[in-house]
Amino acid sequence: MKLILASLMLLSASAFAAKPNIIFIFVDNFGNGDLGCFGSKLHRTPNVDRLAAEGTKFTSFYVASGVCTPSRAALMSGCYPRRVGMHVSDTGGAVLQPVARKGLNPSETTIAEALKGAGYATMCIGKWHLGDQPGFLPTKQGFDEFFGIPYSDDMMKEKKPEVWPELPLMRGAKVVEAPADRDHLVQRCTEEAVRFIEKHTAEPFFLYLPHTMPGSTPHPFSSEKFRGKSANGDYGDSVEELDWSTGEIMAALKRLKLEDNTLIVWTSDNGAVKRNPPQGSNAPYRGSGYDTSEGAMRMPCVMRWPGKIAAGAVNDALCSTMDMLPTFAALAEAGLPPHKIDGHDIRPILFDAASTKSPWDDDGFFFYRMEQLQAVRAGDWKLYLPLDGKFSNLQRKREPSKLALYDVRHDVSEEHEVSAQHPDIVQRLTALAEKARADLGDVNHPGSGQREAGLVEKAEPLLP
Ligand SMILES: [Ca+2]
Repeated sequence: MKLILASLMLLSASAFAAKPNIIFIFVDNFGNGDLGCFGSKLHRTPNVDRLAAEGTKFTSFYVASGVCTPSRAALMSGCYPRRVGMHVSDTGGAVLQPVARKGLNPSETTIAEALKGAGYATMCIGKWHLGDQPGFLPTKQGFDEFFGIPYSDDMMKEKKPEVWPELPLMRGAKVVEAPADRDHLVQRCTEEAVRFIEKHTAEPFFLYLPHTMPGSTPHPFSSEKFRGKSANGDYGDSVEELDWSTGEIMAALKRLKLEDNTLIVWTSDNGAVKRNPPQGSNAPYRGSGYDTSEGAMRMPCVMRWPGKIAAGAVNDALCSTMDMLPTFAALAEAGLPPHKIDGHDIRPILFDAASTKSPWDDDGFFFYRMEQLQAVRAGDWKLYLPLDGKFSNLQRKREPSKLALYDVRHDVSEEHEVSAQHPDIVQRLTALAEKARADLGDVNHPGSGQREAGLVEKAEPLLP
């Protein structure tokens, strides 16, 4: 009996050893062209550049929305924001504000819940932005621990003093500091991340590190060591501090001999936004954060897993943050959510640097801005749908736009509009868009596959 028990324990120990640690680093409002390894001549990012040299750069990697809350909802749930009701806020905005009645529905399965079920230790460090009510916090969505802020760091009391509290810094479900010291958020989140890694060397872990910077408006914050040191003002200072943070995590993995068994994914929640003066760069893509342009939704992405993911490679297969849940679940031998998800298990893409074939090529990848379907990509092609200017049913308006087709694989800056030359491709992508409208919906048109977000009767501010 003892022998059986001992061999069972050995078996489970070796099964654990086979499961990779997963670290997902998610920076905020950060442009494709802001990293040295993606072409920046302005920022010093030696650590992320080394991560890319030791791993693969993904150059057709998309978030599911050009703005924070829906982008994060899609990552966590593996679903389009519209499917899980997170495409608009409870007050009709693009993102959740403090004291929001809405949150990602606890009935959705998050990455953290999937991995926790497979024996992973889980922690969220940084900016959550999927609901600030007790039932919607990270610790109710599969994370053992949370350290950070519940929404954007620029949502401060002075903007709405009668409703919003001081910016809360939280540990678990408790506010431990208000207002949070924004200068040192990246530094403190990095220290927490290293501490978490050190604590879980003997079991598989999932570290979700959605950094608070450089998202902040009107300007990003950084600690003394980086302030005023870059060639690109406070934005560049923040980029360089985020690079330092990545280096600290890489050093901890090396020191603890966890490098070979850890998958690191490094990306952004949406492209750099317009600033005055301009600072972030989405080059070579057009457009900026918050809309459905390539600049807003096609992200710099680096993945490193020594011996598993090719070193120094570039992979242009179409993939998405929605793929993380099913892919991580497969790596962790975890079960999938019981309900429909949109992401795909992209292990074949991760493990084959030459692969440009993607499951999204057949299904289509859909670009929604709040309620509205605005574009679809499949394979090399992105079709911008003709829009009449009725942006949404929330009285928002935009300029009417015409149908346009680009080969976004070979013409990444979208210089050549080619719809007239390729009527067959326009027809195919239009048909995919119709399928999306039926399933996920469009302005004033619910989709048959949508689910409800979480909603509370009355929201309360988070106070110390
Ligand atoms: Ca963002």
